[in-house]
Amino acid sequence: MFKKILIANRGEIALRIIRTCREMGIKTVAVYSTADRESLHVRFADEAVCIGPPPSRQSYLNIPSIISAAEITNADAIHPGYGFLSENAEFSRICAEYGIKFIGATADQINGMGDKATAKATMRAAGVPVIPGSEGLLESVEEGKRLAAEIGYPVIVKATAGGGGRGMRMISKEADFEKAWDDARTESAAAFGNDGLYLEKFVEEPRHIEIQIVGDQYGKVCHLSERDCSIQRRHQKLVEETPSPIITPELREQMGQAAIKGAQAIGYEGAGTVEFLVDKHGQFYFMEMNTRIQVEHPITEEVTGFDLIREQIKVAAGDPISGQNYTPKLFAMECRINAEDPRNGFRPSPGKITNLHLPGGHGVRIDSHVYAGYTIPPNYDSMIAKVIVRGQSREEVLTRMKRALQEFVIEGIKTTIPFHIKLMDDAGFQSGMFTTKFLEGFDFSDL
Ligand code: MV4
Repeated sequence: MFKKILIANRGEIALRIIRTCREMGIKTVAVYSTADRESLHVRFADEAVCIGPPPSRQSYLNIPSIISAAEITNADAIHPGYGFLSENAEFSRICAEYGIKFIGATADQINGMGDKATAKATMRAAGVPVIPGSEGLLESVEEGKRLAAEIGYPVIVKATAGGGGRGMRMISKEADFEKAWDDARTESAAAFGNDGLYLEKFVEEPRHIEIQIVGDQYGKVCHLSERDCSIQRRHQKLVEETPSPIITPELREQMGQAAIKGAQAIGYEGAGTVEFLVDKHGQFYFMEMNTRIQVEHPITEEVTGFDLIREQIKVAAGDPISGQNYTPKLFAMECRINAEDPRNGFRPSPGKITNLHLPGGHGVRIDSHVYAGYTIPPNYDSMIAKVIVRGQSREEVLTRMKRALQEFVIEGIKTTIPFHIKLMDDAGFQSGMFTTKFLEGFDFSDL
């Protein structure tokens, strides 16, 4: 087992990782930017190394600084958390070169899944259902039009280097094809330095459902059921829940087996997520694979009882997994509390937290790095807490979530709490019958 892990991250996930390391008897090294001197991850870790000024590029994305910090502290592994360097192939490769275990995917796996057209081809070859469309990249706008006519409109063109909805255009008729094609190419070239596009049938009003998997070094992969992440705004998830209200036991097993096949096809080791779109007929299609721990991992922990960070560390150290799939009997939901003003287009609201009271009680878990008197720096992600609740039914979870949100006191900054409270009372949300478009029709003005 590792003796010392460097955590190449900040905020709640850095704390989350430190807590598990402490329980496992593993020493921890925090790294921090000068904006994070007063952060809890710095105080909770056994050692802390300053790695640069506030901008992420010069600190949490600064590979030489982080590798140096690992070397001088003698860390034998690095946990990258989510975001930052968690899916950076170069960083994974450099860690391997320096003999530091990267708790995440190999450079080849990251590259293979990071290029979406390649990822899709890999999954299709493994027998995972994919959305009908081009085989690989489109060679020309003419080829795109020909294929679109064949598949039938609406279609969507997507950047192969994309993610988070950038470099993506929905096209409803042939007359709009060229402009959409040009826009998507320009956007993806500017955003990713890669203008490769592929084409798919557009799936209308889908749900975003992802399967949590864990693989070990011996080729065994198991799934820990799904998370429904359909409540998103501008490709930012706000609420996640498990089980999904629309997934039957049969569909769960089919999607779970598909996710396992896909992961085994790339020899995946560690915790990962296979994302699917599910259409209104219950057909599911591979969308992307995330080779990291995700923000919403706690809801899976709450219904399965597993500590996913512990599982990541154990498989990285070479322990075998039991290989049992999991069918949850409990229900869990997570609300992401962001320092943003939901009444004003979710505008960031950094600043000092003057007063704070966190919710608690039966079935409530808070993952957060904030405290009364803490100043949220403007340089990073605006997520400041995750309210995670579990219960015996979806109804119980909704009631408990509303109760927990109402207990939450936070002063000095604006947060997404009022939005979440209104959502818990929304009949459409309560019904469970919503799609990824749900928040497009939501009234944020009367929060
Ligand atoms: C789609 C789609 C409909 N049809 N692909 C959005 C982010 C990127 N990962 C893929 N996305 C989508 N791909 C086809 N063929 C609709 C979306 C989409 C979406 C997907 C999941 C959750 C929220 C979304 C919001 C808008 C569009």
